[in-house]
Amino acid sequence: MRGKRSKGLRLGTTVVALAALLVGGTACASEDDPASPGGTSPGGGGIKDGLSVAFLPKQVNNPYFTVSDNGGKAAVAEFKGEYKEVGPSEASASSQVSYLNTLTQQGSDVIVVSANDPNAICGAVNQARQGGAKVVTFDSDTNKDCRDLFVNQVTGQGIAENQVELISEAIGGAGKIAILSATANATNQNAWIELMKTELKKPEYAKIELVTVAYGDDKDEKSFQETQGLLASYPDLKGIVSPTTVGVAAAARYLSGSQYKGKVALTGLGTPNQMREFVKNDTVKSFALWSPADLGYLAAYAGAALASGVISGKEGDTFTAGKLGEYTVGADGVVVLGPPTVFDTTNIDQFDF
Ligand code: RAM
Repeated sequence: MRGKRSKGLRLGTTVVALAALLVGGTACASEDDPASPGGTSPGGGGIKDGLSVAFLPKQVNNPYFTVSDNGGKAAVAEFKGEYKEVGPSEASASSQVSYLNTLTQQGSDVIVVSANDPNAICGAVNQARQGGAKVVTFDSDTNKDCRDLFVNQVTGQGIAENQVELISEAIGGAGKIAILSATANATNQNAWIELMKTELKKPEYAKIELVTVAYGDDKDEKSFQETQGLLASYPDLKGIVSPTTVGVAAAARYLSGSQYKGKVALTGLGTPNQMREFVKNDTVKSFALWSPADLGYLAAYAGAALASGVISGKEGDTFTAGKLGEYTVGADGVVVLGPPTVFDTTNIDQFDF
């Protein structure tokens, strides 16, 4: 079964790659290295010292963003900048505007934001940019015209292929499925849902029927209730795909304590620490995610490379993201971190985030 999993990194590859990166990172970003005379940090690929970098997640009380933003914090420490994290507790469309306005007034050099809506923050982002800030979206993009770069975790196509393959495996290739998403405005979720619908049109998925998309708003309780509602409305549902760390954990908790445990399959994008219990008690066979810490780390370096004039953000620009190595800006100002990892009983204990 795992032989089919071409879309996700295998454990062995992940560990070897991580080990290699860690060794490289220690060598080039040592705390003891003196700053270079030109005011740039060692190992930072020409990044200026002292940049103020603010992380603005979709919501601050989501473990996924705690991990991603801490990855950003580690990068900022390496290039000797000043880090802060601010943000709303709800992932609603315009909840980030007031935070952006404050960061603009404070004169932030770099703002790294996961957008709750493709357009609602554009006015505030443009003001920040007019005030001199470089704005990098990560995790969830805005409209491409209102930011400098988007650091994408995985291509949308890569996520769609991975999620559809995992649910197909979990339900034996046939039956009704539903998607439990986050908020209805989230750019990343909506892009993935559209691509999953296209993926499901492939002949190998002809026996799978997507019956509905529900929205848990990245709130634990609402996601739990939506799961309950899905099973009440579709008694013959075979599986749920929840491409949100909040949604998949809440759905797993519901299934795990219900008559549907082991009968209705669940997969999605989750953090190993939130999902471990449900993989071990057979509620969930497998799920996927990228490294949120690496995503935040890469986004911080991308913003700093822009603010230091190392790159302008045009296609083909290259920059060094500390221990992760060199990245190239692709079409539409997108930088892609890499493929997701699939977690199941065989590897979940080797991850701690
Ligand atoms: C939630 C958020 C985030 C998404 C992850 C997988 O934490 O919706 O945007 O990327 O799940």
